[in-house]
Amino acid sequence: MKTRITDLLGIEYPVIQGGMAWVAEYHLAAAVSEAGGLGIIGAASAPAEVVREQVRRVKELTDKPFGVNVMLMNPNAPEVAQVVIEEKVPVVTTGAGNPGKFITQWKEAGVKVIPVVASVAMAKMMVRAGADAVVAEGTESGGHIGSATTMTLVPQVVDAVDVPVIAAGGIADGRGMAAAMMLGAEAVQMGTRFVVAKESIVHANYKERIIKAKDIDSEVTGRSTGHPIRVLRNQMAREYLEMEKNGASLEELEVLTLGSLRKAVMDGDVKNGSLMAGQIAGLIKEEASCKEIITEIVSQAEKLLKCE
Ligand code: TUI
Repeated sequence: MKTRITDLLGIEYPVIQGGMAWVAEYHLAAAVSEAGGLGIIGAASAPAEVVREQVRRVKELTDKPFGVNVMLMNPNAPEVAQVVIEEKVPVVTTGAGNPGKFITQWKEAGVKVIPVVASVAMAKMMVRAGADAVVAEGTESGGHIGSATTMTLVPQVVDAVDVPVIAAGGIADGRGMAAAMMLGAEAVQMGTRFVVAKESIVHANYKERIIKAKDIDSEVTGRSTGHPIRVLRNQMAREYLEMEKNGASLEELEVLTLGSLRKAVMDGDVKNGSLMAGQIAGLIKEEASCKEIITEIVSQAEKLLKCE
């Protein structure tokens, strides 16, 4: 399946792995790239030197293209942006903000720039600033989200910009991928599906919560603070929503979220940890290797799109 995205990035399949905080580290990124997709290291709130080390590890494991996701709410984002250039990272995706001030320096260094957007206005702004493609991410996604659904956002972004669009949010199998391509997307980005990859270092307890999740098991915290985050329901989510109702400050709430994501990913604390996951968690029934995930989704989507 060749599209402008496979050409732009030099990858075999139009499948990109989300740059998930704590989850998207070098083992996962290298496995996705080796399997023919685009693996991504999620810089999240890591110091720039930790990101540099992660990049070097990926390069040891694969010669194929990979990317780094720069989370723009991270105060270290300018240093991470510089590491991307110094380490000659081929592709950068961005999340949770406007990467405008970094785009020129990345482009001059030959880095392909793909901002994640949650609205048509942001997509147009990013393309004017020089983006090579955009990820249109619907509210079905896990983690930090916008409000438009993938079904409504993707075709509107496709109509509004000339660059290729990657669909994200609610996609975990070939049916979702085929649907996204029918909406005009030229690749898909998946997060939750790759949390449950064999190569993902996420604690077994967290993976099990995703595998056991039902369709309506996620909840959105932080709507009142303007930083909505989709997580699977647990004690932590209930406490957060309670604190939010009682008017806790944005800082208090954000410390709670990021610290507790680490607890879930590394310690397997599924009670007090933040279990970021998308609404498609209910569809994911088993762990599989990145290669199995990618080849299966692409072959299923190809069959459906041929409409024989
Ligand atoms: O970035 C994400 N998803 C994330 S980041 C993350 S780490 C985190 N943890 C706690 C608090 C905050 C972040 C977990 N999940 N997805 C990409 C994405 N970007 N979704 C929505 C947006 C977005 C939102 C607003 C992009 C641009 C934007 O623009 C606002 C502005 O600055 O104008």
